[in-house]
Amino acid sequence: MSGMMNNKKIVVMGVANERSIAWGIAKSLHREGAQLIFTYRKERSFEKLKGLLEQTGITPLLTVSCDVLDDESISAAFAHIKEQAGSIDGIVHSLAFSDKDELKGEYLETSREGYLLAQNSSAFSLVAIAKQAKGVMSEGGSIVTQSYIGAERVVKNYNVMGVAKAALEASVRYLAEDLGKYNIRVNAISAGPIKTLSAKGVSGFNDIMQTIEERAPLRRNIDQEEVGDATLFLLSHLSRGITGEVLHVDAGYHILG
Ligand code: NDP
Ligand code: KAL
Repeated sequence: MSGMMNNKKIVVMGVANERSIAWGIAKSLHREGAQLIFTYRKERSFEKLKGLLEQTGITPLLTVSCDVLDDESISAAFAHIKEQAGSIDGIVHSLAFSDKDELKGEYLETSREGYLLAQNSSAFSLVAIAKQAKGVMSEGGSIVTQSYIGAERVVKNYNVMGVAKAALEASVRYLAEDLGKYNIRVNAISAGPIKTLSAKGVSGFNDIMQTIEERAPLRRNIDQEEVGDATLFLLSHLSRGITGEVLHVDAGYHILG
């Protein structure tokens, strides 16, 4: 099979189930011939991932556990990847976490603990992963993370996660500068709302989806496949001149005043 990702090894972090953005990305990458390495945190995610791989007939190069809150877990995961796969060409960082209680009411009420957990899981994790990338992307590569417009504007209930995404997007720029000399690119996708496990149960999600459908230039929401294909682009040779960028895959919503 010929594809634009032939002979490329990509690490995909953040598949929790079939709705995960990371799974949409994995499908796009597989279609183009990439060899995939998956990381997961919870055993439940691992079980879901194994089921999805079986269903779709995708044979991963490797599956490895990695909790991004734990430095030892990160270094062990990447040591294992290096040992088993040799050098890799890309990393998909598609994970975030905040305590649910922080995702409602006023941002003013954010606790120190809640702030640190959101930043640690959702923003510092990219820095820690990028540091590992340097050692395992010997021929250059591409790192892509997932953000949301709540990084740029106040979105009701997004609160502490919006501030974490602002730090994530700023980190994309600083990391792009540091890693550029090794021919490693760092970019983000800013996706429109998609019904995933993370989005489940957080208040206001359905209203936001409805607003996008009514107001976005394309008058519709976007899906995992669209984010998958845009992420594929940022991982591929086609985007070789692009780094430090935040690409909106949001049916054009971000251009509105
Ligand atoms: P999912 O719930 O499918 O994925 C979230 C993932 O984060 C899970 O796989 C979870 O793994 C992982 N995760 C959380 N904490 C950790 C940790 N400490 N270590 C390792 N993995 C961790 O949701 P999405 O696909 O929606 O989210 C993916 C990314 O997309 C996130 O960055 C999110 O902010 C972003 N995004 C989502 C949008 C949406 O509308 N859904 C819109 C814009 C951006 P586990 O369960 O195993 O801990
Ligand atoms: C304005 C929007 C509405 C929702 C508000 C906040 C959403 C925050 C996202 C954040 C990642 C959600 C969580 O951390 C959920 C967590 O507390 C509970 N869920 C879990 O533990 C599940 C089982 C696991 C798999 O989830 C994680 N994350 O590990 C934002 C909407 C419109 C867009 C979204 C959902 C953006 C985004 O960043 O995800």
